[in-house]
Amino acid sequence: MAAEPPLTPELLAKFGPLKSYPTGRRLDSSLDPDRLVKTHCCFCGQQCGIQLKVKDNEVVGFEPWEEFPFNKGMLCPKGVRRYLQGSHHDRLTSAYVRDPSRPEGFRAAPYDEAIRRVASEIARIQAKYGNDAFAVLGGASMTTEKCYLLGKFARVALKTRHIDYNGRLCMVSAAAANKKAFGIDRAANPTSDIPLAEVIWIGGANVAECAPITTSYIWQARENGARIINVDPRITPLARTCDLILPIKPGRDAALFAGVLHLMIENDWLDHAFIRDHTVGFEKAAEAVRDWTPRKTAEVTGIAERAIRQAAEWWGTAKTSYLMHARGMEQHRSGVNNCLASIDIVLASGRIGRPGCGYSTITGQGNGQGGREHGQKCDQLPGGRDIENPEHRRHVAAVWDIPEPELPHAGVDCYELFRKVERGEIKGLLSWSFNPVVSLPDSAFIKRMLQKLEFVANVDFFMSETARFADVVLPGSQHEEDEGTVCSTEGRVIKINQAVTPPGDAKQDWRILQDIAKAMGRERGFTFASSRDIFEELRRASQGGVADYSGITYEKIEARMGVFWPCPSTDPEGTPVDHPGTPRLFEPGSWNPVARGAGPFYFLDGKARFHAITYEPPTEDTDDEYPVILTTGRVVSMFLSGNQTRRIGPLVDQYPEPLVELHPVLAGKHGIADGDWVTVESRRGSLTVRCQVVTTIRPDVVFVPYHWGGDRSVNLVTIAAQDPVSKIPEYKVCAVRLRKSGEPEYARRLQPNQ
Ligand SMILES: Nc1nc2c(c(=O)[nH]1)N[C@H]1C(S)=C(S)[C@@H](COP(=O)(O)OP(=O)(O)OC[C@H]3O[C@@H](n4cnc5c(=O)[nH]c(N)nc54)[C@H](O)[C@@H]3O)O[C@H]1N2
Ligand SMILES: Nc1nc2c(c(=O)[nH]1)N[C@H]1C(S)=C(S)[C@@H](COP(=O)(O)OP(=O)(O)OC[C@H]3O[C@@H](n4cnc5c(=O)[nH]c(N)nc54)[C@H](O)[C@@H]3O)O[C@H]1N2
Ligand code: SF4
Ligand SMILES: [Mo]
Repeated sequence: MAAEPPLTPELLAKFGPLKSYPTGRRLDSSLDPDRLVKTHCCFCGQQCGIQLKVKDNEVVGFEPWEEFPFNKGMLCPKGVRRYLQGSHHDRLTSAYVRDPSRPEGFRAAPYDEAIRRVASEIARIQAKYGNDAFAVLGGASMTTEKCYLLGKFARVALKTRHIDYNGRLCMVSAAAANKKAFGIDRAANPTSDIPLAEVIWIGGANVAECAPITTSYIWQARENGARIINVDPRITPLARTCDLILPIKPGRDAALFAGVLHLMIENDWLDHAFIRDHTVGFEKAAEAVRDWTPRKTAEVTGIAERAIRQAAEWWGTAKTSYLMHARGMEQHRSGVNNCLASIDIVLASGRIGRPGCGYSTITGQGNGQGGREHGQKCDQLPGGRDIENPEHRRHVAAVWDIPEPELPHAGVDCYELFRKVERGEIKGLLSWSFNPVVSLPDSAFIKRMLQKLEFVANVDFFMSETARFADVVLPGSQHEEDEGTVCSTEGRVIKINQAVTPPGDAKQDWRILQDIAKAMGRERGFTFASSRDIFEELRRASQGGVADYSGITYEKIEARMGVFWPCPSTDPEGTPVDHPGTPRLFEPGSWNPVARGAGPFYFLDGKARFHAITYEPPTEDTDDEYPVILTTGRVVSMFLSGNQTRRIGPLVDQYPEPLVELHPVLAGKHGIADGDWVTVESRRGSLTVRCQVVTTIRPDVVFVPYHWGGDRSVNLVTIAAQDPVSKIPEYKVCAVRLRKSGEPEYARRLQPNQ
């Protein structure tokens, strides 16, 4: 049983991030690098090209990479500081094994001993309780090669059905909706289509802070005269430059789209030929929005009726358009329905599959797209294949050289895994590139479950809040210490290049996986000599699937600065071809392996699907006891659970601690002034943080960013409700109450970057 080691000064001194942090001392433009390595930023799904300056096996700075087509040298505040995490003094350079006799809770252990311990605990737990009693969690910050190998490792080496990943918290609502409506889960368009659009609809995306480079594409559209509509309970930095702001009450986007579709039908702003030739289900979708008059829509969404009419008119009458959304629409119990409702207004307009006519979700993690295509998801096999489809199972089992019946069936989502721990069905966990203690909702429950497990192993390059619960911590590799591929938000498969070698005992993640397999005597299928070898197998495993990578090679990626999947290796007749990749999906007349010429969408009949959506309110609505809506998200300088960015000095200085944003009217009601300490309390828990009084948020909503652990984690407060289809948690809405508070005890104890 792994209790969390108390936060002793020794633990903090050893593993940070409470230590002093690098402040940029290495950024020395006069330093002559040994070489420049063209690669990509390790943070978000934009995957900007960057050149790392390397001296003496150390990343010491960066240069812009101006030729890379997506960002053309531009970087956001995280991108320009990312080099500071290399050679960081908090870096794990050896394995650690739990040792309660030590004040820091761990002792450094020889790597081989730690590997043997992990292998023997897996074997012990599986022998005693069955294969499914051991679970694996993966992460989409890793390269596609690592994600692929982790999925294979769980299913082939451990023979467990229980693997899932942190993308479950991220983009699965959009992925599920895209599959239901289009039969494929990828941005429909390259980003270069954005500037060609006349109207742009941005739903629940803080583009300027979370997809900063996309801002420049939207501004190019604006320069070309486009109208920009922004739907968000907050007036985000980008929204301040938009033409129409729809300040929606959280959890109501499906209602807004119903109102828009209603007006499109009423005014005949429809593309009848497209609806007839390329879609099914319009009648039912139309029927479902019959009652959604502008008045009803305004009542439910909290948006003024005339603003709804204006948005519908602009959207309805545009010749070209682009609709994009992110987690603000997706992290809800009705996340999939919100996305499907947005797709309904795209299909009704017929504006998809052409230049300047686009739709996409903005992906989140560095490899948010690639990380879910090749088998870390509990129900998916490489190539976007379905683990319950007999034909798909046979293909992958053949590539993995195992009998198909040995391939486990679908497991459960990553939150349900912890509920299985509570029920005693799961006894051991290997958590890789994931920090669930900070990032999962209702985190008090997650900590209790980690303590209940018989054995926990964690692989990371910094000691995370989750690693503190582990029995064994293995030192994994950073982005710049390995090569491999990732898939960016546009669907562009790109190449990460190695700049330095891992320090000390740290190892490339895929080598650690293979070492565990070997120590378990199950190395068959885990003897790759390089990432390139893993990629070659992945190409075969994905061949013929929807996410077909078989025509992609490392060389082709380098030569073309990325290749958009699907990229098959043969033409429809089976003749080998040098396929250029597919930047824009659903072009008229395009061929795909599902429709086989019947139409551009990935269903047998080649047609897209409308969905009749019934609006459902959030799981926890406000009431007299908890009268305020809490929504959560991000700030520009911090990344996800903060385990990386809370160690990078200039990023910490930019936003040192979580603040609760609230409107002056709400502040006034509670006697709160800017800078006061405020306690935000829900039925699950509470947190006390300083407040920022702003006029850019609805007066019935408060916002807290989630990049901190311990007492400053907003996930102590959030609700563990989930979408029934995608299983994404409802991070974006729960009910809370507020009170002015004094300085909390933790604030006296902590340095700013914990
Ligand atoms: N700086 C930074 N950038 C990042 C990340 C990071 O941690 N930091 N993380 C990356 C990852 S993994 C992800 S998933 C993306 C996330 O990117 P985004 O989804 O853009 O970011 P969030 O802050 O989670 O939420 C976006 C907006 O949703 C709004 N919102 C809340 N509720 C609703 C609602 O019901 N409807 C609508 N329409 N809007 C609502 C919030 O006010 C917020 O402005 O960012 C990626 N980029
Ligand atoms: N309240 C609230 N909670 C949220 C969200 C929200 O909007 N609100 N958003 C959710 C979303 S969209 C996401 S994506 C999740 C993210 O949640 P997490 O995935 O838990 O967050 P990360 O900080 O990315 O944690 C990944 C860990 O992996 C490590 N790591 C990174 N790259 C590698 C690698 O290549 N190898 C190894 N071995 N380790 C690596 C990092 O150091 C870090 O400790 O959080 C979710 N949680
Ligand atoms: S936008 Fe994303 S990928 Fe680009 S520099 Fe910023 S964090 Fe890195
Ligand atoms: Mo995410």
